[in-house]
Amino acid sequence: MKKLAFATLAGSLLLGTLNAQAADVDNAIEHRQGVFSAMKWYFGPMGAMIKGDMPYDQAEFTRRAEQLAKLAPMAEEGFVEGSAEGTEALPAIWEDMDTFSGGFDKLESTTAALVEASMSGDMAQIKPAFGDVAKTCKGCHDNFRED
Ligand code: ASC
Repeated sequence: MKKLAFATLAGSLLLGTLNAQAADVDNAIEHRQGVFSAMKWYFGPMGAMIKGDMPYDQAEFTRRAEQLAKLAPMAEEGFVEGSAEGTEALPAIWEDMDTFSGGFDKLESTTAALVEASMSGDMAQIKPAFGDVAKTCKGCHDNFRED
């Protein structure tokens, strides 16, 4: 009887640990998806301004670029081990973390460059800097996101 009680206790402790781990994974997924969603919020209208679908406003464009640059380093930590399932994240992320992480470095540098370019108010500088950010997003999606 004592043995059974012990096994039950051990079992429920293990379950408790597993549940806590599952909650950690869920929180990590929620975190990174929230960051990507915020990035889209700032990035989308910038594209519309460049395309002329929305009036270009230098201050507003710059504000959006700055918010994007702040968000750039935030998503990566949400890619915790075992958090691919049920998401579009491909296992390749965890098989090649160096390349994946390099993508986030590039996201930081291209968004910082976009902030600089946006301050010039010069479309000849803004357009290519915006393109570099978009290419960085796409580069990672091509390799590491299910489509
Ligand atoms: C977005 C969005 C993406 C990127 C990507 C850029 O607004 O939702 O996934 O930009 O399309 O290439």
